[in-house]
Amino acid sequence: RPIGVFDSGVGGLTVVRALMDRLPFEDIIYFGDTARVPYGVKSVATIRAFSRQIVEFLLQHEVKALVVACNTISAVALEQVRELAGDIPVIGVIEAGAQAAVKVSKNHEIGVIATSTTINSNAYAREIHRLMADARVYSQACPLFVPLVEEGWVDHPVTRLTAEEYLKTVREEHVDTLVLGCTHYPLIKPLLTEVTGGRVELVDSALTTAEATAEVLAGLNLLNPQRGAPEYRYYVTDIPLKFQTIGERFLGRSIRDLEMVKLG
Ligand code: DGN
Repeated sequence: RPIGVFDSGVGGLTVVRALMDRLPFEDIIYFGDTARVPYGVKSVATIRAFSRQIVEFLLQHEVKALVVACNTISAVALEQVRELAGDIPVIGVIEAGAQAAVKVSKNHEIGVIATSTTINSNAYAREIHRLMADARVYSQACPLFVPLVEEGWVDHPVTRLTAEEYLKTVREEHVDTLVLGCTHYPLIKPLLTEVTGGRVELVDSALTTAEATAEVLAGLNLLNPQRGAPEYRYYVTDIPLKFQTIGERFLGRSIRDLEMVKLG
């Protein structure tokens, strides 16, 4: 059975990429709600309603685990996803990212950057504090990064200036760990390292989620015993302009077996 991964749009393909590297023998079904992206600015009620439809779709495809690649969905709908999933394990990017951050941070000063909805939900700060009571968390919404990354401006003066502005506090405080709390941010890791002067450890939530998924599947004996070529399928609710280009940049390989579906 495949692993189901979902996101509000193309961004979750960074998580799929990390999963393909970490678990190269697993089949994966990806769902991206490209017709309704971005979720990062929508209300909690709307995000929950959309997430329910996606989860129901993936459950019909008999997935053995659900990976919530979207930070925004993880922030506001994770419990609901777990309820719908029943016995099927659910791995959320926020739990995985927070766990990695508390492991990495030495001085317990942790920065979190994400979309506005994720930051407003306080989900990262809550999870980090649950794991590390004395942590100081500096949260910063960086809504402009999503369109900049989708534009392909991953190494561009405008993105650098934007990052300098957003990361002012992170640079002024003694933050030693920065959580990239959005699917799009792994693509600007080199730029973020540069802007933070290389003094801050970046936690890539795509990588940490792939690691968490591997642990959960191994723990439940759900890893694919076969070592053949895996099957990858991609479902989206729209195929917008430049989807292929942007998607393949996120995924780091070509996208085949792409199908458009209507939800609801
Ligand atoms: N996938 C979203 C996230 O990780 O928060 C970013 C895209 C969006 O919905 N704005």
